[in-house]
Amino acid sequence: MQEGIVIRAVGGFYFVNTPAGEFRCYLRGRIKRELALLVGDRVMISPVDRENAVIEAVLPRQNSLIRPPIANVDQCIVVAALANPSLNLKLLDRFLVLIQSASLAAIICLNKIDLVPAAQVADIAAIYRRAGFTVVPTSARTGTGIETLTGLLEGKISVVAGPSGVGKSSLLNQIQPGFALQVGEISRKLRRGRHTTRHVELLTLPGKGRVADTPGFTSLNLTGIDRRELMYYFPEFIELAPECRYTPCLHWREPDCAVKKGVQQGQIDKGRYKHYLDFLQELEG
Ligand SMILES: Nc1nc2c(ncn2[C@@H]2O[C@H](COP(=O)(O)OP(=O)(O)OP(=O)(O)O)[C@@H](O)[C@H]2O)c(=O)[nH]1
Ligand SMILES: [Mg+2]
Ligand SMILES: [Zn+2]
Repeated sequence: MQEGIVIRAVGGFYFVNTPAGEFRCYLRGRIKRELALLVGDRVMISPVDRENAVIEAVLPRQNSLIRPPIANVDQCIVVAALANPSLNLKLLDRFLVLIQSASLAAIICLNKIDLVPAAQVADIAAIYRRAGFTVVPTSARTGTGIETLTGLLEGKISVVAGPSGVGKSSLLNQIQPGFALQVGEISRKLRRGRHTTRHVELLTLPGKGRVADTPGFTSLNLTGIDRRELMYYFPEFIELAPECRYTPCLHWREPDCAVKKGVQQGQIDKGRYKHYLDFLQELEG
């Protein structure tokens, strides 16, 4: 038996990368019943010939995401476009909550900076840097920021996620032209309501590391998150929370709340706080 990693799943087959090369695999029936295999899963396979193999066992997962479906990643690069499609900060904040609740590190990539004034890029970047995130402004068109992004991927297993059309595949093609990922025309795509990237695929980076391109999402559900744990996914709240009068404090209706004071005094972004309240309400209903 050999150990490998599932790099893509297509048509009932799992393609597994091993030191001895890539194998097209199917699952032993027993495993099929136990769990849905994800890209990123580490598996034990027994080769049938030089191209085909059977997956005999799945090794324990470190973590997994449902949207996009992937396992065992170190970090998630969340891509948001500054324009075309227009910036949706609530969707970004929602996704940041989900990533952190799955115990993944989040890096924010603000793409298409060539389409908006530099001051606008700086404003958005500042909000998220102040909140504690690493932010990389990029343009897949001009190449700005690609080197920084490449550096952040080195030696890690990363997943690139974000709404459709923000430039996820374009960015990866800039990092490694050999990936030759299909890139979409946004107008045509939106009319048809479909995504250019159809499958999650784990790609091998030229240096050390792997990165997964994923299809875009349009909406995300926060189901499964406890409303009392939501505040921990807003890193900028954590510092101030010990000053709240009540413990625990939901930073909502409680008097003498340091987080609410932080919003009034400008330490915490109003938009981020509003999204926190929106999500809190969503998790109640
Ligand atoms: N102006 C500009 N256009 C970009 C940039 N990055 C990507 N695009 C364009 O945006 C469109 C969508 O790019 P994709 O790379 O297919 O986007 P995606 O996020 O992979 O989309 P899905 O696969 O549908 O999820 C294409 O027309 C790209 O040429 C950028 O930095 N600036
Ligand atoms: Mg794509
Ligand atoms: Zn509070």
